[in-house]
Amino acid sequence: MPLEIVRNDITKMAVDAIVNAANESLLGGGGVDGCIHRAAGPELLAECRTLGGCKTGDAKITKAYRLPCKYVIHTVGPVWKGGTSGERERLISCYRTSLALAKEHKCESVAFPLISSGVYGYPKDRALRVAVDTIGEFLMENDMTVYIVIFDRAAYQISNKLFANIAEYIDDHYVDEHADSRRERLRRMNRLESKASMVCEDAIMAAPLAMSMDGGRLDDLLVELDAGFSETLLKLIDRTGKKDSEIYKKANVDRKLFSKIRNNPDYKPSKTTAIAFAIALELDLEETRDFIARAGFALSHSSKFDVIIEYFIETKNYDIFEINEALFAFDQSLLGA
Ligand code: AR6
Repeated sequence: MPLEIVRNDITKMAVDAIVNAANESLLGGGGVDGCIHRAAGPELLAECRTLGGCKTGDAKITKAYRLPCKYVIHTVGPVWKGGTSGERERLISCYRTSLALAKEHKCESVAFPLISSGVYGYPKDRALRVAVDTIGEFLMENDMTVYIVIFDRAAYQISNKLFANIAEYIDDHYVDEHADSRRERLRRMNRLESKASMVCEDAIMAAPLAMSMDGGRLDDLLVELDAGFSETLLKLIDRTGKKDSEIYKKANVDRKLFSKIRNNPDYKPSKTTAIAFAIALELDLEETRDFIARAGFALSHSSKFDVIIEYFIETKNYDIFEINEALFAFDQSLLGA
């Protein structure tokens, strides 16, 4: 998965580079900076002394010494002063310059803490948005696996409004085994009624379909119905007129996995990958159901994950990174592969 949000201590991440939220002196401090220096050992500070500091928004790279990664990229986030002193631009610059350095050093995987969101006071939901957007933008042009590492639950916040909207949607639509709200019973009754009327309509529809069997149209129909996930995906990408790479990147899927899917007509994706492509293709709810059914999956109101996906599709928000932020906030699996 090119962009992943994980809960961990960044010093434990076995990636090519971890990013440190440092200060302009680069001589260590508290927070994640303190953790990184403690885990790396005194040689890290010795190398940092040779760097001559670092400007806010900029980044410098060192070796990682006793850490399980190869490099530490030290960046200096802005101190939050209310949001009108260019904080956002400088935070964006931290992510961009760190990613550029990682690329220059041929890193294939990089882990970021939520820069500026601790001692420097940047509001956590906004800091997360900047991280997700800036990394997401970079990944549209580059192949790399990037982790946003969340240290503790309290450090992670999506915007209150989004959280409240999703929570309300879940409340309205999620049916757990024990709750059988009146609203849900009514909804199920309506569904049964509309099914009953569909049976009548089906009977009417059956006549022309039967006739078409002689004309050979049914074969075509069956081919369409039998088209597997891989074939359907490729057709749907063609329908958008976009490049394959644009779609798999929007799906938070890496190139290797996409070529596996493309080259194997019987490929069976995981549910999170299947839905990731539905999102990248901007399918509506009905199309999504049909599409993921080709990989053997369904959306149900007894799964919180499914209800959250439904919320985003219904509100036509197809930003996979924002969806993943929300899924993470609700402790669900993330989209992509
Ligand atoms: N792994 C991952 N994330 C962590 C860890 C960890 N081990 N420890 C803390 N965080 P902060 P800043 C999270 O304060 O706001 C230092 O003194 C933490 O929960 O480390 O950019 C520097 O020397 C928070 O979400 O960095 C500077 O003076 C995020 O890391 C100043 O703090 C960033 O919090 C920089 O402040």
